[in-house]
Amino acid sequence: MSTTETTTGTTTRATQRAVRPLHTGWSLRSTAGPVPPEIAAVDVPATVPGTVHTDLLAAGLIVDPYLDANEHLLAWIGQADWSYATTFDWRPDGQDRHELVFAGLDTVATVLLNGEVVAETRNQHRTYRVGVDGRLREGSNDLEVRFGSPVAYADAQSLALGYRPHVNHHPYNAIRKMACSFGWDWGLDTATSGIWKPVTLESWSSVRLASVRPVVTVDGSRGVVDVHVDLERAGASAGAAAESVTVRATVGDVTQEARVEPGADSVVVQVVVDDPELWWPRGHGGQPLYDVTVSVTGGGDGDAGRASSGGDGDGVDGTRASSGDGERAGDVLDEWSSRIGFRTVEVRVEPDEVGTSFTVVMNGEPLWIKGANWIPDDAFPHRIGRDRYRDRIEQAEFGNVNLLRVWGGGIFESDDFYELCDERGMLTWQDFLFACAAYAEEDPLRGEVEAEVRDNVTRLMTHPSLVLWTGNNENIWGHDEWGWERRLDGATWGLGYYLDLLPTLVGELDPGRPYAAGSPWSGSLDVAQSDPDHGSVHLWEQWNRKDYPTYRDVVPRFVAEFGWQGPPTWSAMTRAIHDEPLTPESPGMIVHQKAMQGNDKLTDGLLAHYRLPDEIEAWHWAMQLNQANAVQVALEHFRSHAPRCRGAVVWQINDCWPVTSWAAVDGDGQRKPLLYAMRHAFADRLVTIQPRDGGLAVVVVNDTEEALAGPLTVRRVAYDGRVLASEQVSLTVAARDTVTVPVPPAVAAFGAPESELLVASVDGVSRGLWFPVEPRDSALAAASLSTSVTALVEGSGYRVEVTAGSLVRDLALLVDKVDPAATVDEMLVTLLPGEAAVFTVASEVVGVGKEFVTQRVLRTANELVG
Ligand code: BMA
Repeated sequence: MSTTETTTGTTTRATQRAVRPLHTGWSLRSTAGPVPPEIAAVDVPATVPGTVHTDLLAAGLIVDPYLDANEHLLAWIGQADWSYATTFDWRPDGQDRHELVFAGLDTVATVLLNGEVVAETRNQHRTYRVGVDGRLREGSNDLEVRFGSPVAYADAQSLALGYRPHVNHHPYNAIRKMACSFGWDWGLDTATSGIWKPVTLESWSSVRLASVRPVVTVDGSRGVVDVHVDLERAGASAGAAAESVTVRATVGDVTQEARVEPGADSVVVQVVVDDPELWWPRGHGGQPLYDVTVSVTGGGDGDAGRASSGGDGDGVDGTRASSGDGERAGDVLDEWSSRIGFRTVEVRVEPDEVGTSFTVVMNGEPLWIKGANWIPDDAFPHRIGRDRYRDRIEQAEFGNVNLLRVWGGGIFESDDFYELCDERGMLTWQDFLFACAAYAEEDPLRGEVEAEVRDNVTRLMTHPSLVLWTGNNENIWGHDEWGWERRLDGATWGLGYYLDLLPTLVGELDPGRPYAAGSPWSGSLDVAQSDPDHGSVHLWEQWNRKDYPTYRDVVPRFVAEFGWQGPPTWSAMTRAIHDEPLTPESPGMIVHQKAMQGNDKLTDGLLAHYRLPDEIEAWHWAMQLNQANAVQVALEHFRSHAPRCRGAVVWQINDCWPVTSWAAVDGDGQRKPLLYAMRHAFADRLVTIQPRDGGLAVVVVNDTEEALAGPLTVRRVAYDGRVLASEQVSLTVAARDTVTVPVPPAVAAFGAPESELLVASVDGVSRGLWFPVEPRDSALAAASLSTSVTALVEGSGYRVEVTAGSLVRDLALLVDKVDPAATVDEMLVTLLPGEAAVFTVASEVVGVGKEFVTQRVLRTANELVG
């Protein structure tokens, strides 16, 4: 027997333990609730892992919830009860124990085996191991999982636990289920049910590795791995006549082992790797990963040479090498493997001359975090596979992002996500799953929280990319500043989780990994969570009310969230919404705009900068451009204040369906202009012009290992291209340093602000620009462009050259309008008269070159002025 099965947590090669997936033969039917009669009567083929919605969709029984105004038509699904059923064959295999293992049930589930209830579960975020000894039948077995309506359950629980404030329209805080499953200000309300992760039947004897936690430290030139192993014993191993077993841990090529005597069920094996290669985030070094293997063998001497998996079963009828009379020395009874990295990490939240720092330090090196917030990449998360994660992480890399924060209203992502982040040097930060709400601290919620945290901290603590756990998203801030206190009327609201339970569990299971009580986190309950001098902040007033130049009014220490809305790509928007006419307020568009007063904020946020177009494609471009401009202004400002400011995490990298939102990559996985703005503002080397001390200054940021030296030229240029003033200074910016150079007054003395700009350049770095007036108040004329397009090697794409006859701002090719699968390497380019830009379009569609330079594809800011 040598079943290979990937389970949550790690890759588990079953040896003595047999792991059998139960993913076939499932069907689904409704059992209660407001189900349309034509669906109520039907047995629907079901996919496991999966969800009710996607099964009904695959069967052609419902419309696609992502399209038009369909969301509302499907609200009944979350109000209904459902039953999944399958059968599987089983023959007695001589093993001591048999367990059904559900890696994830969403959410209000009752599990029946051969008609008998074997488990009741209420938590989407846990793994359930259900003992079924004596309940399996020789031959055919019936397995059923009944799901109760999550809407009804959450409603009932919110009364039972006591009302507590939350955002949006369902009490998601009364159930341990992905909060955004009930809708969010970018998410549709699905209220899913289903077996959303793998389900297996596991059979084992004697001893099982119940949990393995390699705690990694770097001590001078030694990499120390304390492998904490918990065992579960069964059969003879649990009895009086049991023999000892041997736990063997290998890291790289170093192996250590320990004997575990009968009666004991845990051990720590220390493995020391001399001079380990250090793991670094991208932009700072490489990502060496070390294989870790842990095995448990029968007998005390543990001679690996004699290890055998014993038997040649098919994974169903696993044969045991050892029988009930104790373990034979050397039999591998269970094995676990994963990968680790050696690095140290701290998040320094400490008093300093300004207030309280928020600095991520890896291997002793303070980092500047170029982050993006991550939400579930699909409203039906079982659909997110490794390739999807890889695409999205590559897009984050394209945006020069070095950290993804997994937001607390979503899920603990699958192992694929964190493994890819480990491989690519993408740092991660994981919120515990509490968002924008107060949470009861009493049972049953408390017990569920503890169990889910134990499961997921144990699963994720191997990952070197993971640098921070946080207690919640916005709940301490919400409690203190959003008027919750009165509504709570003395009820618990979650503080005990954030200050006590969660840090205690992290300390126990994953010691050494930083923990912050919340996001934002000022470092103390005595300091406002919104105080920009202290710790991390979420900056939302600019989007909500104040407009984006006011980002420059605050110099935060760390921004864990801020962002600006824009519509998805045109092709995603028009794939999902078929309104006639299509307008910002047409029926489908309104369903795909979830933010409170979202369209008003889009309009208010645009009008200070551009004119509001009266045609939908121009509106779409204007809002996408304004989104990109807003975030770029903010990021350049934050970076210019390094090291006082130590990072910015853009809200948000991705979407879970096609929707107008803060995302840089839309729900169809396509890059929005914002991603290019992030790429520019997060470049390793940045030249930016910023207001300083009543004047202007060029700030040069060098986030590389090498010093940057060379002349810095600052010019005042008229829109017609004439250089009106120019100065050159010599510049040296040390590695990982920032230098601020005041713009000489003569250069900054604008004669006609509406038709002049400043240009700051350093060889080899993108230039910094400063326009003293907003585009709509400027003399920016219609763009004069000449273009040429050449097809690249057959089927690979096009080279598009654009030459400007006048000042052209923020030139973009919205290539998805020609080919939804096309990408372009650059966007948001500003050209002075006479300058040219070359764009490379990747597209497999042949013969469409000319379409990339039509007016609806080739866009500029100029067209939004005047
Ligand atoms: C913050 C986030 C999310 C939300 C975003 C945009 O509150 O934590 O809850 O989607 O702002 O409003």
